[in-house]
Amino acid sequence: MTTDPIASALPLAAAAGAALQAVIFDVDGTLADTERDGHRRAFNQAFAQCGVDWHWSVSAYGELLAVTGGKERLRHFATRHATELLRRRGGDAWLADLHQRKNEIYRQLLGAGTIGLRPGVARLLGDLRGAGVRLAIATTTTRSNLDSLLLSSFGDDSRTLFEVIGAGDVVTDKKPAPAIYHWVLQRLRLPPVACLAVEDSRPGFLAAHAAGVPTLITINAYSADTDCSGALSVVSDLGEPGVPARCLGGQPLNDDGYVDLAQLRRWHRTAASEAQRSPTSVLAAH
Ligand code: XBP
Ligand code: MG
Repeated sequence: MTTDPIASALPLAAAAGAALQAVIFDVDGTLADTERDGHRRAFNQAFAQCGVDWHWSVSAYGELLAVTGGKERLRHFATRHATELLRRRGGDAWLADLHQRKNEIYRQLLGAGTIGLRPGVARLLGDLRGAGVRLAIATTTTRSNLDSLLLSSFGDDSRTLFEVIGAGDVVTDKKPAPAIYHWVLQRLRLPPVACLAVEDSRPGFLAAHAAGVPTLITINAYSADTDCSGALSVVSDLGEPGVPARCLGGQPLNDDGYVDLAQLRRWHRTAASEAQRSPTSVLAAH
């Protein structure tokens, strides 16, 4: 159940008919493939610099992604695999320093231009902004890491592109909890069904779905086997003209093979009319 007073004040039928007014983007894995060669590499370099003999392989990191939030992931790992080291080095305060070190390395990696936006992201954001659709972010990532990614990807535009940014510790319960979506929806002053979320992972999908926000999934290497049944659609990426994306589940993608505002509106409208016919589908979590 949402605690959002604006959303709960809306009669279900009216909410189900809401037109698309805002798109809420996840960050890591959705805007850019930041995990494998960004956060993971930065964690490993931080471990080496801090004299810790940990190394997170590509596959091990995939499993660790079930724990969202960099600090939380570190704590999860340390409390399971290195309790004695954790005690000797100073517990949570040491983990916070280690995470800080990792974030500095991550910022340098972004600054070096090694991590770009995923296909179709810049195009779709431009489309949405041009059409006056409101843009927001809901992420578990640390705000400074997000700011580095936005700056390296959008330059001066990065400060004004997204109207509402929910990141990191603004909520205590990180994804898959819906709290970050509730936080963003309250600031947008919109009911969940007037929005559409774009996510890449199961924790992200569960968070958006539990908040009642219809969700598009753009999978990546780490989320290829993810069960996202209940999503509007599941696509390989957002696609570009001439470089089509693949549709892997849910509502079909247009023949052009790329996601644009018209496609988002069609998916959103179909889900809304299904919700009107059967309020247990898209609004199940509302
Ligand atoms: C993905 C995450 C984050 C990043 C790193 O967030 O799980 O934990 O791996 O986080 P999302 P930090 O998909 O919601 O954008 O910046 O906290 O190290
Ligand atoms: Mg993600």
